[in-house]
Amino acid sequence: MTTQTSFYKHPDLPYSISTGISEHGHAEIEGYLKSLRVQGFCVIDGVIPEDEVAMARENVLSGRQLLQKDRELERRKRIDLEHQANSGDDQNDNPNRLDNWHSNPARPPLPPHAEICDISRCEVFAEYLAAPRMIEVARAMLGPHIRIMQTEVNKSSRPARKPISEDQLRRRGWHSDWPHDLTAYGPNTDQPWKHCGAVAQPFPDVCMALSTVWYLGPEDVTPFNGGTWVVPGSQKDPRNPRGPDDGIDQWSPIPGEFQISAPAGSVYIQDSRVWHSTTLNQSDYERTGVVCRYAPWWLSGNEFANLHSGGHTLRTYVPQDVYQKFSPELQLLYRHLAEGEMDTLQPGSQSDAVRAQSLRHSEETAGNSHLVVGGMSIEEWESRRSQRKI
Ligand SMILES: O=C(O)CCC(=O)C(=O)O
Ligand SMILES: [Fe+2]
Repeated sequence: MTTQTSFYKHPDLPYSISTGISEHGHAEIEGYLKSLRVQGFCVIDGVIPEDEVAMARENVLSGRQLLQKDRELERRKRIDLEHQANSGDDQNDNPNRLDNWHSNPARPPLPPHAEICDISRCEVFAEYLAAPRMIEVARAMLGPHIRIMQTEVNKSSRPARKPISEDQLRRRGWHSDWPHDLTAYGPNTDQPWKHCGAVAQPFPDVCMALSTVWYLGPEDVTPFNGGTWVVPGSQKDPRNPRGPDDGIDQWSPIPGEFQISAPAGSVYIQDSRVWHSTTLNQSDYERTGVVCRYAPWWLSGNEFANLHSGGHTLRTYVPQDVYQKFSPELQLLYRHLAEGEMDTLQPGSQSDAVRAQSLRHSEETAGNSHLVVGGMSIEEWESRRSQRKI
């Protein structure tokens, strides 16, 4: 251990205090949903079983290397294409290439202008993204048809190279995530394409996306080695740390802030609106991390989602041969990005639509004299619906 100034004199903190959420079955899922709705976040422990975490981590680490090679090949192809189009000119491949798209505005772009999606070379890890508890929680929050809009396999918190000062430990980087990241990942007037979209303030009181941080070890996550900072309940506040008129210092601690602890293999899930921040890692080990953002079908994803912090493209794609090897559940999450695939509405949305259609064609009418408009809470509606579905 390097000598460092630390608020935490005991780096072997227990990784987790009990959340009070019961394990297994309906009660467990209800616990996560309640936490997401009230606090804005939850942690699902052990989505990757303890004895499989190392394999998933190795897969992500080697996948990162493969992706670098893929991207270099894509880059060369783009340069070749530009050479063909403008023979003789000096060609390069900086992101300004996208400035010229107004002359050929086909969107979304195809490879090699689209970049390979990070998930394409991390196929062992990828399967956990469709773990039953993850899908159940995401569908309950966002609706039956969910998709993964952003995949960033390079979200590790790395050990500091130099001793960390108290000032550094006090520094935060509060933000909410796409589509509620008000910086929209960096637009400017010279490069108008460089804008991934941001919901206007005040944010509607709707959960539009779930950000997930996958903690892949090797150590359990604690405040000492990169446990994500979060402000519970902040999804309901009309202000935002990056709100230009909100007077919040995005770099300073916020009363009520809280740091996540969780065993390796767990997933931190939050409503994209929740204020959160990365944390310095005071340990000697990389806190290997992957970030994925789940969103419903209606969120504009293929045009305004993929300019994530890892990439410089308006679209990513999953090669067909990779997609074919995905499990059916994982395919549903990435079909919108798969080469040559059409994304149709998923079975849950289809069956609800069939039920709605059957009402439209029904000859029976019961009348509406029982109806008091505005007289039912969402909780009552949900409880009645679950009784009718049994
Ligand atoms: O790595 C973390 O703990 C948080 C990452 C994060 O906030 C992000 O990728 O948007
Ligand atoms: Fe974030």
